[in-house]
Amino acid sequence: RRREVSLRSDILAALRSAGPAGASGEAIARESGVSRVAIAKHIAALREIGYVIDAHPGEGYVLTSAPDLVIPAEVAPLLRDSLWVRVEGDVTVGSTNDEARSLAVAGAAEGTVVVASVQTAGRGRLGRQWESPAGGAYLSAVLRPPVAAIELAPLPLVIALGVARGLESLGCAPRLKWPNDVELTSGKVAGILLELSAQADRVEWVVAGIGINVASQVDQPSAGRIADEVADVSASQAAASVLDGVAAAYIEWLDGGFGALAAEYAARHRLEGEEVTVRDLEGRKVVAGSVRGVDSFGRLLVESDGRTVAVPSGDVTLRA
Ligand code: BT5
Repeated sequence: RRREVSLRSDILAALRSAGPAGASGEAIARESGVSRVAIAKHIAALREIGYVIDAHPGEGYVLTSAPDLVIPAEVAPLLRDSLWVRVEGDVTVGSTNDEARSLAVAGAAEGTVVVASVQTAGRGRLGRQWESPAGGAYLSAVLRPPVAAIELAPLPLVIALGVARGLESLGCAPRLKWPNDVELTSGKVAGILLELSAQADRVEWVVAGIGINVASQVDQPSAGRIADEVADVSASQAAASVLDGVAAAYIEWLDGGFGALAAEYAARHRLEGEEVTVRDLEGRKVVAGSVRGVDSFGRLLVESDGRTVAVPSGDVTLRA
C-alpha cells in the first residue's frame, strides 16, 4: 500500500515535470522500476478521480489538469517533518478519525496519518457534526506520546498552536481561542478532535483529528476559511503545512512541556483580557470573569471576585 502511494506520487511528479511534452509510459515505468502495465493501471485510477491525462501516440501521457485533492499521493511528497512516516486515506472517507483509530488499534506507528478531501461522517466533539465538503482538508494523525494520561491536558492547545503555525506558513494570521479553536478574521477555520486510549500510567495512542476550511463553502454562521484571507492555497498544501506545524509543536511539547510553548500560545490568544463565561462539557457554568492568560499546564486563568481560577477544560463564551 505504501509502495502504491509513492508510485502514484512518482507518476504525478513525472507528468508534472514533463509538462506539455508528455512522459512515455515506458520511461515512467523504467524510472520507477515497475511494468508499463502497472503504470497504465495507475493512470486509469488517477483519471477516475479527476486527473485529466491525455495519451498522445508516440509521445506519452500529458497531464492537462489536476483536481486539488487531499489524497496520500498529493500530500505525502509535500510533507517535510520526519515525524510523518506513513500517509493513508482516500478522496472520500467516512471519518478520518475512525480510520486512524482502527490503524492505531492495529498497532500503526506514531506519525501515521489519514487524509481525505471529503468526509461523509465528519465528527466534532460530543457527537456534534463537522461539515466536511470538498475544498477542505481532513486529517487525522496517530501519536504515541510516552507520557501518563494526566500529562495530556495541554495537548489540545499544542495541536491548536501547531495548526496556527501551519496556517501562518501559508500567509494567514490565525488567532487561538482556548482551548483548541483556530480562527481567522472570517471565523473558525479549523476544528480539532482528540481521541485516545490510555492505561492509568501510559498513553497507548492519541488520534489528533483536524478539519480545515481551505476553500470550502460551509453552511455555518461562525465558519471562516483560508480562501477569504489568502488566494490560491491548494488544499493539499494546506494539509501538509498544517501537519508539519503540528509535528514541530508536538515535538517541542514532548521535549519541553507546555511551558516551552506558552508564550507563543499567549501571543495568539484572542481571549486575553476578555470577559468570559466558562462552562464544562455538560454546559454547567464553571466560572465567569476576565481572562488572565494560560498557565504552564495549559489551564485558562480566569479572575473572578478578586481571585484567580485555573480551569483545566471547558467551553468559553464571550460575555456581551
Ligand atoms: C470541533 O468540534 O471543532 C472538532 C472538529 C474536528 C474535525 C476533524 S476533520 C478530521 C477528523 N475526522 C473527524 O471526523 N473529525 C476530525 P466542536 O468544537 O464540537 O465543533 C463542532 C461545531 O462546529 C459544530 O456543532 C458546528 O456548530 C461547527 N461546525 C461544523 N462544521 C464546521 C466547519 N466545517 N467549519 C466551522 N465550523 C463548523
